[in-house]
Amino acid sequence: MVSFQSKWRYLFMFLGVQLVVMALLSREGYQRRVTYFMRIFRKSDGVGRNLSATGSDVYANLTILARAPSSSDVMTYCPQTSPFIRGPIHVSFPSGLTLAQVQRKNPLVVRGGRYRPPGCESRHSTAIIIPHRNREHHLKFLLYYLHPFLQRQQLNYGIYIIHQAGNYTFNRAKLMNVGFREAMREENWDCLFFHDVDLIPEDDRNTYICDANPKHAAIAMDKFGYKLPYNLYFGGVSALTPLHYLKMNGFPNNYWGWGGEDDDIGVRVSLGGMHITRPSVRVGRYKMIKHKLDKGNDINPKRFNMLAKTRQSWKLDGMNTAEYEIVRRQHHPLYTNITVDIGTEEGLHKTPAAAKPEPVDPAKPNQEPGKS
Ligand code: UD2
Ligand code: MN
Repeated sequence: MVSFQSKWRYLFMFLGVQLVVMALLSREGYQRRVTYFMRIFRKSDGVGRNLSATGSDVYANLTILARAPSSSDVMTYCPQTSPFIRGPIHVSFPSGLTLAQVQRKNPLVVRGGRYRPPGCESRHSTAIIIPHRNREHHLKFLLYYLHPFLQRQQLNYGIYIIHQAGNYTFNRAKLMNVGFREAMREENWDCLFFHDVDLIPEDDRNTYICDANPKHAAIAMDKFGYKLPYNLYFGGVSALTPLHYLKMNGFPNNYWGWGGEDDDIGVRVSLGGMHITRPSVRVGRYKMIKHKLDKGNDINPKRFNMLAKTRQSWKLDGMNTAEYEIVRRQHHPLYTNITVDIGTEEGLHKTPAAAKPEPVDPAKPNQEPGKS
C-alpha cells in the first residue's frame, strides 16, 4: 500500500515537472528554443529534408524578430551568433512582385532602408552600397531577399542605391566611391558591403560583417558553377571597413564600361598591404539574376592596359580624387537613393551642358529607382 502511494507521488511529481517545463518553454523568452526543437523535428520528416535541399523561405518565422524587447529596460548586446540564422535559403524570382509587397513583409524597416534589431543592441553596423542604373527589376528582388537576410543576422544596417545620372557610359567602381563617402557622411558604419544589384545570397550563414582583411563574399556564384573563377577575383560582393577602404585609396574612378575594375580593386587590396579573405564555398553562395550586357555599359577595351598600370596609378586615382555632384538624395521606405552626376571620361564639368544630368522623364526607361 505504502509503495503504491509513493508510486503515485512520483508520477504526480513527474507530471508536475513536465508542466513547469512546458510553461517555461511557451514563455516568450523560450520561444527560440521551441523553434529550435521544432526545426530538429521538421528536419527528420520528409518535408524537412526536401526544404533543406532547396533551402528555406527567407521570411520563415521572421515575425519572431518583431517581438518587443523583454520587460527589462536595459538593452543587452545581441548574441555572438544570431539564433535566427537557418542556413540555405530558397531563391526564386516570382513574377508580379511589387515594392509595396516587400515593404509589407518588412514592417520593422524604417525610412531610408534602415533597421536595428528590436530586442537587443547589435554588435555590427553595415552599409550596403549598390551601384545602379536601369535595373529596377533586379533591385526589387534584391530588396525582397536582402532585408530579411540581414534581419536574420541581427545587424544594424542601411541600404544605399547609388544611381548614375544621365546616359553616359556606366562606371561601377566610381559609384562605389560615391557610396562610400555618402554613406559614411550619414553614419559611422563599421563595415561596407559593395554589392551588385543582381546577386542574391543563398545562405544566411554568409554574415554581412567585415573581417580583419577585405572580404570577397561572392566566392560561389551559380554563373561560375559555384566555384571561384580565379584566385584574385574580387567581383560581385565585397566587404571592407572604412580603414581598409582608405588604406587602398578606395576604388579606381577611371574604368568606364564593363570589366577590369574588379581586378583593379583586387590588386589594390594587396598594394594597400592587405589580403583577401572569403567565406567557405558552402556559405558564400549567390544566384545571379540572368541578364544581358546593358546599354551604356559596353566592354571596356582599355581594361587590360589599365590593369597593367594599377601599381603606378592607385595612389593617384581613387577615393582621394573622386569628383562628383549629388543630384538627389531620397529616403525611400526600403532604401536610400543617391542620384549622382559622375561626369564623363573627360572630367566632371568639361562640357557643362552635356555633363549635366538630364531631367527625369517618366516616359524614358533609364530612370532612377522610383518611389516605393
Ligand atoms: C561582373 C561582376 C561585377 C563587375 C562586372 C564588370 C559578377 C557576378 N559580377 O558582373 O562585380 O565586376 O562583371 O564590370 O561576376 N549596373 C547597373 N546598370 C547598368 C550596368 C551595371 O545597375 O547599366 C550595376 C549592377 O549593380 C550590376 C553591376 O553594375 O550588377 C555589374 O554589372 P553587370 O551585372 O552588367 O556585369 P556582370 O554580371 O558581368
Ligand atoms: Mn550581373
